[in-house]
Amino acid sequence: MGPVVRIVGNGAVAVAIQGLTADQAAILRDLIRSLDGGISVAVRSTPAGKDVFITGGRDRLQRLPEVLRSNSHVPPALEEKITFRLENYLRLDYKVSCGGKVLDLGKRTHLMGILNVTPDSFSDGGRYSNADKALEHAREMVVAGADIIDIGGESTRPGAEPVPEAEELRRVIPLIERLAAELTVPLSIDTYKSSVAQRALQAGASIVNDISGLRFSRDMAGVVAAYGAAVVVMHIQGAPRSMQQHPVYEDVVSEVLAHLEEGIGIAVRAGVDREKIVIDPGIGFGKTLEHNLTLLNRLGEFCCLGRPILLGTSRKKFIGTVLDIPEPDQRVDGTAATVALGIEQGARIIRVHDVARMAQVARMTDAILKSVQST
Ligand code: HH2
Repeated sequence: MGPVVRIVGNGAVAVAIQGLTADQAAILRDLIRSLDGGISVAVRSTPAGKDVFITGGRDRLQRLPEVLRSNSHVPPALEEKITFRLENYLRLDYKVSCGGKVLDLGKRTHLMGILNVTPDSFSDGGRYSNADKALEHAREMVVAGADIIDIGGESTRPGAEPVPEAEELRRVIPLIERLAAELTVPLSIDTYKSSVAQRALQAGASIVNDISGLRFSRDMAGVVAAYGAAVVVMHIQGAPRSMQQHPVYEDVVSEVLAHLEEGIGIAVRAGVDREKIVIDPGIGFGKTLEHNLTLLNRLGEFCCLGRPILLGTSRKKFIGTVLDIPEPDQRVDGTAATVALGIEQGARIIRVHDVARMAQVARMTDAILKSVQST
């Protein structure tokens, strides 16, 4: 099977180079317009500067860095920035190793099955608090196609109160030990507490899924590095208890992008292998309906960071708002739409409750994307 690539119709790829100065954007725009067709360019103003959108066939975009290098009007710093972003966009081969296994994310979309051992999660709270039930559900998700099991002992739904560390440990550690002994898929610990992450890694988890993007616990990045774990760096504005009260952005995509870029920097400086970092725009974490829809509409722009994207939309409230469905477990079809479009825009891991249903959505979407690429 060939790799999945983000296609914008007819085999073209869309690339966004964000945060340029007006001069830089003008140089790039004029240069691209002077080329003999095959590439189109558009410039948009944001509070952080100018964003330049370049759309064209892969072959044409691959040759663009050379064109930039040979043009004396393009300053070296600009050429470097564009080349770095272009290479990231055109990158297909994401392999993330964790727990002795390799997740080949370039080959197909991977599924992260959600296992909440909490009494109060927004969708499945209380269902898997019993260890035997949790184990059974994890087994079912693996049979249904889960590539990773994500274990959470604290709900981070809007308004949730923090859970004391001892209680979170009591909920997750014995379960991780049992899962690690039985399952062959990598286990991820959904926590922002470095102490919980450390104990979970010792118990057999190999991925840390931190909704705070390594911000809430100062030594989280160090723990991830010390255990050679993979890490999901997610964007959040504020903290779960109050994040939905009044989320504000001047430009949600640029700000989430900058936050994730900074999070990657925190991880790398602490010694985390860049190839083990996954990024996540944090759908529903300090975002209005419009913010969530914009992030999904422009998800592909996050490909410029050169790290695989994880998308967590499963059964979330914004889907209920659009479809007028108050019950989270009735939002599966709405979730399917976000998963298909998310994959089309470059999501490589989807974090879901309904693994069997979303595995079909992912396989079908992958098949369509690959067929375009091989013609
Ligand atoms: N969403 C939730 C929890 N953890 N982690 C990542 N990386 N991305 C997400 O979008 C994400 C996440 C919230 O969903 P859920 O776990 O189903 O609910 P709760 O927080 O109420 O347990």
